[in-house]
Amino acid sequence: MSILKELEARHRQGKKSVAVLVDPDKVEDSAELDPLIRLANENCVDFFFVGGSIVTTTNMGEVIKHIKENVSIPVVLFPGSSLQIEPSADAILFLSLISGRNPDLLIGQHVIAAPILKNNKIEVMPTGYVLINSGKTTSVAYVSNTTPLPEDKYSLAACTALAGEMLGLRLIYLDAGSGAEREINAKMISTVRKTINVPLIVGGGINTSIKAITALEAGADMIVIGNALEKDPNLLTEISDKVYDWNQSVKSMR
Ligand code: 1GP
Repeated sequence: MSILKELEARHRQGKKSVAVLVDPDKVEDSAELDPLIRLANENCVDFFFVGGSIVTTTNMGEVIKHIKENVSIPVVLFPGSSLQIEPSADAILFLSLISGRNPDLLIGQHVIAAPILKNNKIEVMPTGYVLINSGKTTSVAYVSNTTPLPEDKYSLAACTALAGEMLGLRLIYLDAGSGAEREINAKMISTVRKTINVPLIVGGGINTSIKAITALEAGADMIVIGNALEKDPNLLTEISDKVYDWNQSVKSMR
C-alpha cells in the first residue's frame, strides 16, 4: 500500500501516528541517530521525516541510508526546497505553502522538482503546508519569505486548509515551525480538523507528552517531533505509549 493510502486508511479508522523529524544539518555522524532508530524498532515511531528549511550539508543521502539499513519504517522527505530531493527516500511531502503568497513555494519549486520526481520511484504526496505564528520568527517563515497565519485566526486557517483540499491536496500540514515557542493551539487544530476531510499533520514546538496528546485529541492524525528529541529521545516512549493506547481503544470500538 502507498504511504498516502496508509495515512488515509489510518485517518478513516481514527488511528494516530507519530513522525520524527531529522534535520540532516544537525547530524554529524549517522550513528547519532541510533537511539531514535532503537525506539523506532520498538514501535515508538511510525515515520521518519528528513529535511530542513535550509540544508547546508551533503549528508542527507547518508542519513537516509543509515535509517533504512536499521529500521523498516518509511522515510519521508520534508524538503525546504527542490534542492532537497533525495531519491533514496520512500516518499516526499510535495509541499505547497498555501498560507503564504510566495509563488515560488506555491508552484515554482514544484515545476523544477516534478521531472526529477517523475524519473525516480519516490512516492509524491501533495501536501498543503500551512504555517501558523508561534511567537518568534521561525527559520521556515524567514527562509520562505511568507507571513505565518495569526494563531487566533481560526477560520482563516480553516478556509486556507479547505481551499488546499479543494485544489486536490491530499494532506494538510499545520506547522508552527521548528523549535516554535508555542505549539499550535488545540482550537486551531480542531477548527481545521472539522473543516477538512484529508489527514491532518501537526508539528512545531511539541516538546512534552501533554502537548503531543493535546494535538492528537484536538484532531491531528499525525504529530511531528524534531527538536525536543535531540535533548530527550525517551520522550518518544511516553508519547508512543499514549498513542498505542489510543489506537487500541479505537480498534476495540470497531
Ligand atoms: C518543524 O514540525 C516540525 O517543521 C517539527 O518541529 O522541531 O519544533 O519539533 P520541532
